[in-house]
Amino acid sequence: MDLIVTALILTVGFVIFFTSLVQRKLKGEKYPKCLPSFPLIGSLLSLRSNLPPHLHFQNLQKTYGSLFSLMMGPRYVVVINNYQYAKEVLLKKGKLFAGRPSLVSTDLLSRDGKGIAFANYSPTWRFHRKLVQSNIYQCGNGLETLEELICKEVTSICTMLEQFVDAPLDLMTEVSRMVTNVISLLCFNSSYEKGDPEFQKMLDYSQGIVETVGRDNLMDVFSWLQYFPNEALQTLKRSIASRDSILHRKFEEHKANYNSESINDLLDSLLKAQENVKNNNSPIPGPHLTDDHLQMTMADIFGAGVETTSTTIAWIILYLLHHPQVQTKIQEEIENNVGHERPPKISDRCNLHFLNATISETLRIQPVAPLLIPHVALVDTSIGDYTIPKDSNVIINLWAIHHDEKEWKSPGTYDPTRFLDTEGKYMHSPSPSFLPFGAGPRVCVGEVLTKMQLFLFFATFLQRFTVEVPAGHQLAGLIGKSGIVQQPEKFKIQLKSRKAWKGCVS
Ligand code: STR
Repeated sequence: MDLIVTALILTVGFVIFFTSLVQRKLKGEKYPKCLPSFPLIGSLLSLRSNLPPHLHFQNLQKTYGSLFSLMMGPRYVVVINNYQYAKEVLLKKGKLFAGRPSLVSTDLLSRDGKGIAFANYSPTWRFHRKLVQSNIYQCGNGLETLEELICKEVTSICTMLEQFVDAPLDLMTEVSRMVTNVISLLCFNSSYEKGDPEFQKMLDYSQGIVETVGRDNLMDVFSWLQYFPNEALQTLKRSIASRDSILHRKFEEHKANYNSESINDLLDSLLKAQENVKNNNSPIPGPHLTDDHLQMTMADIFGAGVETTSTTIAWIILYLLHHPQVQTKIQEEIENNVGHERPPKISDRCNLHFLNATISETLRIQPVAPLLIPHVALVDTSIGDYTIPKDSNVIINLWAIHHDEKEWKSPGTYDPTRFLDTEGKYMHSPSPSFLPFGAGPRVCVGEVLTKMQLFLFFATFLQRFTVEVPAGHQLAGLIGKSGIVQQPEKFKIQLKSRKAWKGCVS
């Protein structure tokens, strides 16, 4: 019975939607080409594909153009595949498109749209984002700089890895621990030793979330599916419960030890803001700073800080295994500019052009979030000369933008030199069709931190080691598993200590 009523409501919804579309067309408004769509299921038939969504959308633009629309069940979605439209949405009309859809999975993850990543546009969202932006790098009583903090973690992992040279190794658990420790020191002023069971629990829940949250998920298309037994939903709920038990404990500990005179980490700063709002000293009236809001903001920063950076490191290592000549070139550059008497520091960034170019080329060819997070139009607006009604979802296909043949020569070829000018100097963006961190009001909050970590890790790591494919192991492919972050398949590596470094360590 329930199903019939839902079906009826949806059909009526569709009829109203299409009638209004026809009326608007008669008024001379131009709409993006739409994939064939039917009542109830929307464009689901045209979305069936063996390819991951970003590749399927990239192919569809051959028929439908670089901007087209589709129906995800009852949801009207516009897909953008070139940088011109993407920049209009993210930058020029950034505020108009700064909304987020409410999806079953992201609502569960963010306790109904609290936090930063999945929260809709609101004064509370803006307040939290600003708070994080201005407080995230004030760590450890301000005694340590961000560079010192990262270098300590990088040195610690590299020293530990010395024990594991010359044998097959799954590097990623330790890389994740390093990245987790950097963000954990900034957020909670605490870190994890090798083998800490709480860290293992975090790896597990995070993987559970990555595998279930996001677009490739039918219950996000048809929200009523959440009421039926559903494995993805079970995994997601289990992972969230596990995350919440850790988060809750950290939160209560911080609350109990809170002292407004001694702010040691991001959570302390959020608690201070909460206190200010309670005492009405807040510069902005009325943003919500409930415990739930604070916890969700912490969860977002933590989840984003860990998953994105460790995935990028994994991709870079995998590409180095596929292109050993790139690794040799970076090592020569380190040799010539840093030597082996001292570890690299952030000021070396202006000399290690080839390393910078390799990091950027990997972010281009393998963007961590190939479809970003969907945006929502907050008002009736337009993209180019297309009319875009309020509440339309907008998906930016970053993959297509980074593989656009009009902008990149042989975009499928891995070639760091495309980020070098004729003198061999690193160029931030040889084409405007490069947005690895997004842009505009929703641009990645952690861009500076991520870039520093990637640079310091690879400069230090490649000064000491060479990575190789272990004998008898197959080289993992470059396709990856599609999801909210695009991760490579698991792979093993073998480390060789570099002669130059061996000779110099005490
Ligand atoms: C990873 C898994 C986890 O434990 C928590 C989160 C929440 C924040 C998410 C993160 C996820 C994946 C990467 C995201 C990030 C917010 C911004 C970032 C989606 C699901 C990107 O846009 C790449």
